[in-house]
Amino acid sequence: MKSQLEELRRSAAERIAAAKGKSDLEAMRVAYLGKKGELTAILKQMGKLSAEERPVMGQLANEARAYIEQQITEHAEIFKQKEKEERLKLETIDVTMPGTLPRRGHKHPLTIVLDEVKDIFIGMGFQIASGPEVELDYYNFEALNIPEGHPARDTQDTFYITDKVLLRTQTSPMQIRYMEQHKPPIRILAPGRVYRSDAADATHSPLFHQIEGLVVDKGVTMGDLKACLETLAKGLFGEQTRIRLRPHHFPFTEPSCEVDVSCFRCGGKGCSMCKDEGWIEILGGGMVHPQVLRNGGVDPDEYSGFAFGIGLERIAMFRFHIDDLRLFYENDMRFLSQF
Ligand code: 2NM
Repeated sequence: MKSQLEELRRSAAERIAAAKGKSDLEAMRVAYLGKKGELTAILKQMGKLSAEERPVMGQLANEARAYIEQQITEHAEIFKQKEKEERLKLETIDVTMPGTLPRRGHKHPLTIVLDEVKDIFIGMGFQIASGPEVELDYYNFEALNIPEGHPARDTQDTFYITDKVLLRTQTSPMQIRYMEQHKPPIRILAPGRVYRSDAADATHSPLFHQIEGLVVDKGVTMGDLKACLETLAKGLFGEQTRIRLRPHHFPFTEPSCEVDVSCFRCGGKGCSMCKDEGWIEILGGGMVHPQVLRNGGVDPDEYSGFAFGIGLERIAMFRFHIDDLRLFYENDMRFLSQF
């Protein structure tokens, strides 16, 4: 029995040393020390031993068990260490490797100019207002003093959805909606998409963007409009910029004007940009027609107001020297990535 135990220790040590992984070790624990294992089999023969031999063999058997257990534990530790080393090797990061830069998005040129215009007006205490693009005929035309038969109502220009519903052709319907819901003083900027049934070319698009402004308070004058638009022009085109107002006609303002800025290319001397005029037209405006104020629920005997409208595309084309409006909508990265 003693030699059996010695042989067991030897063969166990050998096989444990040759184990290839943790599962091998576990199999050996079962094979040697388990209920049906080899050591247990040997111990079952203890009954045949004499009373003197039994404790000696018991001692040897315990030592064999302890020895095998220790061998298994030692090797398990080695495997654990190896696993850890391999994991660390896999997780190694070379911080000196060049990174892969994520491609950064950027603003669309129209958004760049829109944000600039918004910032300028927010600086003067304006709120930004927005409303529906699918609009009632009433707000788009009727309330804005555009009577039936007016050229702006011609179906050539307007996308009608039903008799009474259309795609807004300007953002001013928003201004009526705002007046209906807010008492003066009112200072709002209404930017947004507008629609006209035009064929697309270098200067026309069936969808474009307008920014309209409205100020209503006691004692508001044309002088306030002029100062406001001068602030816009200087903010957009530089401090040296001057503006001039020319008489014009809009159904919703009286008096009305068109506004030119001194040419930001030649400073007013005349060049190809301003077609030798020295001035470039950028927007229209005027004093809100008393009937339009009334339509918005504002008493024209108590309050007066000015309003103006800017074409966003037109401004962006000047700012970035773009000669074809369609470039804004084609999503050609060769164009967009220049901004
Ligand atoms: C323009 C020119 C002149 C305008 C008028 C209004 C409203 F609703 F207050 F009457 N909003 N915008 C206006 C006036 C727009 O665009 C060239």
